[in-house]
Amino acid sequence: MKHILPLKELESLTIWQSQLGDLANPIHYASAINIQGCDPSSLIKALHGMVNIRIAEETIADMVTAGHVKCPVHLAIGQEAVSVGIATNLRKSDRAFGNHRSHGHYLAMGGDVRKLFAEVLGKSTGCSHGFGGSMHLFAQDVGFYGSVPIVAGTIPLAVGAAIAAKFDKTGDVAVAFFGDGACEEGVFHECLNMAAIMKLPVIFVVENNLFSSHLDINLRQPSDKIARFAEAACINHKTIDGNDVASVMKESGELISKARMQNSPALLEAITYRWRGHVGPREDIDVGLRRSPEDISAWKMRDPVERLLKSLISNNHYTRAEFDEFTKQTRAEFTKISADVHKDSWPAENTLMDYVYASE
Ligand SMILES: Cc1ncc(C[n+]2csc(CCOP(=O)(O)OP(=O)(O)O)c2C)c(N)n1
Ligand SMILES: [Mg+2]
Repeated sequence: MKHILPLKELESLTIWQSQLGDLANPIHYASAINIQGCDPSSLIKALHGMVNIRIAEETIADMVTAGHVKCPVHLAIGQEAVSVGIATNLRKSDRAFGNHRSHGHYLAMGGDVRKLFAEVLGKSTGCSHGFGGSMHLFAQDVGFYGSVPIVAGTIPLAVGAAIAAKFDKTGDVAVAFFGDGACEEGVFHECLNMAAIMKLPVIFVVENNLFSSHLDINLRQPSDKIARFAEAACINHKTIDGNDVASVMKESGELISKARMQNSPALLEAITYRWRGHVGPREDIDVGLRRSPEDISAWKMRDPVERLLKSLISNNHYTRAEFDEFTKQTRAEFTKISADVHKDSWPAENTLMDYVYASE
């Protein structure tokens, strides 16, 4: 059995009956994105947001390679447009939830990068006091109510937060970020049903990167399109190019404002791809097998950062030199923070039980 579909099979989609079609095929959607009608300053902010996430994750990857990190690390390099695009439409009183691959969600919402690095290293200054590691991030002050590695584990938490927002009549929304693999858990379907029947202000954001660890979606499901489950639950849904940040901003903006005004749940399926293996910093390996270099190179042509940058440059909103300068400064800043955070203390032994139970 083949675990990774080579490009030539991707080109003849009829072999595995892709419902996503071109969206799942990296030879398409590789050019500059359409930014007509978009506010240039919001787009530049989104570009910077994506670069921040990418460089933060590259810095974390270097920490792992250097042997400083003791927890598993799942990188979302290549998927930055989803978290950044959604976060532009959220406010601090909204409640967002992540999964095992949530550095990008946390940072896009406004989570502190130093606290992220400290958490990944297990330091007491981390966003979860060093008790959580890469997969348990938390930043309540910016509306990020936590990431959890139990696949699909946070989807019902988002539904609960949506019930609270509806009862409190705040106009806030809840957002659950999760992957295509999470849709294979029963609780996902229960949550869609409950959100529909109770009319809850919750947005289910599926980052469909076509893989659950090493397994291609076509070896796991009869269709590669996750939005079919929303159809079955009578929930409003959209399937979009998740590497086009302008599209994520626009489409999620419509769904989120409808959720705020009408308590209407929605599912946004964003098609994307991770550039690194399922866990760890390497590109060339996944869980127990080699990744196809051709697929990775092809998907890099659909780079969300480069595609937005090209559009901004061709519309005279930004220059390559400005981009290079921003990138250089961010890299220098994050390198300094990552060196500095090593000096922080480990959690004290007598604090071990401090965060197990909620206190008054
Ligand atoms: C309930 C549960 N089952 C299995 C796992 C092991 N596991 C961790 S991540 C993962 C893959 C999840 O794939 P997906 O939801 O598509 O997210 P992605 O890794 O692609 O971002 C699996 C199976 C787990 N953490 N929790
Ligand atoms: Mg996946």
